[in-house]
Amino acid sequence: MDLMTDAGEDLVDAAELITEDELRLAARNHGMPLEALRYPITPVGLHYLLIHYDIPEVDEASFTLTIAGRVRRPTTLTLADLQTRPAAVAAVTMECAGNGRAHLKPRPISQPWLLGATGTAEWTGTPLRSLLEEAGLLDDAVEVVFTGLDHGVEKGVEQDYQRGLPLAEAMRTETLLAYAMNGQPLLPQHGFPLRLVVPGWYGMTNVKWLTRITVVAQPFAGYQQVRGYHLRTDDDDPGTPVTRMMPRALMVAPGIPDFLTRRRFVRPGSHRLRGRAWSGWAPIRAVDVSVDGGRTWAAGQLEAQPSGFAWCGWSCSWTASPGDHELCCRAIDESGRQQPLDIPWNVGGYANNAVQRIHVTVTDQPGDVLEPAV
Ligand SMILES: Nc1nc2c(c(=O)[nH]1)N[C@H]1C(S)=C(S)[C@@H](COP(=O)(O)O)O[C@H]1N2
Ligand SMILES: [Mo]
Repeated sequence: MDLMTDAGEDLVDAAELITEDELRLAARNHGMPLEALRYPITPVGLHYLLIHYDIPEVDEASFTLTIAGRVRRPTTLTLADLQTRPAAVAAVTMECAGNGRAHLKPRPISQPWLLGATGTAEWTGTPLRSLLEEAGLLDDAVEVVFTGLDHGVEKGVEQDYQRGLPLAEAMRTETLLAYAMNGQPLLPQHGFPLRLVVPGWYGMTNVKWLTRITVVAQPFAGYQQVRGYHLRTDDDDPGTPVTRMMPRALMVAPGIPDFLTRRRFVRPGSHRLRGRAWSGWAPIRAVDVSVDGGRTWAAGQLEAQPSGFAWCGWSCSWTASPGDHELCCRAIDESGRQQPLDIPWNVGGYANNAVQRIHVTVTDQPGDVLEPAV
């Protein structure tokens, strides 16, 4: 294939062009390369990353977490205080609510995720519940607001990164204040020294660089709560809040990629298609696989799900015949939620869990073979 022709063809449809703003965000916030779906626990450096503003400067020695608001005994804890409390370890799959955004047409301008905004880590931390119980919730408490040390401006609103969580979610036994990821202290980009982990919810809930927990008597009305993270049909639509992760199955693309286009070449014969699937609503019930662009489906084989909130491995055999094929996979969870082939567009480009489509060319001869000069 000819590079000039490719670039020229891309230029024809100007609506497809990525903007410099999007490129800047994409270069800061990387996705997980999908071949890393091979690991049940994503190596830290391959886990996706999403940082709204800058990674804040944190002084470990003077870092504190304050618990205040509608509690009887407001408290301030050091990292050592938190680390000497009972610890819990949990494998949790996380996904950015914007995963799949760049596949929407027209493309909402924001972090231009394809499908890599996901990863599974083994988080170590202390359960939030017992801290809130010790602080003593007052009767009028309805939500808990989590504040990070990072600060920036979004659509003209200067803010700390903050999210609220209904009290019942904050009190779930699985909700953790995590200080380690895959057994090592959090890296700066993943929220060092402390972050919230709320299994099942989309990424934005898991506040990094967590320094303040405020129990409130009114629903939180901060930017990330009421303006960001809503499914809206247009700018005037109040929309519905984005909460838990919708079901999604992803596949490791088989064969070998072309460098520039990443189109896949697969040798004819028997293959085992593999991937992982998750949902924030319920365990995965089934993963269906299609090798004809979604016209017909076969049931994939599920591996045991390692924990209630971590993705589940799946595989399916495929006898590849020469020619072009479109491979798809689709997850269904125990709540009956199933991935759609197409999804209604929304302004923010959130929760696009339409099925993944991988175009492959099955051939014995993906290209010319260059022999090294002797
Ligand atoms: N303080 C703070 N917390 C944050 C964010 C942020 O920008 N600041 N980004 C959120 C979003 S949108 C996502 S998807 C996850 C990403 O977590 P990761 O970078 O560790 O994968 O963190 C969330 N927590
Ligand atoms: Mo996100």
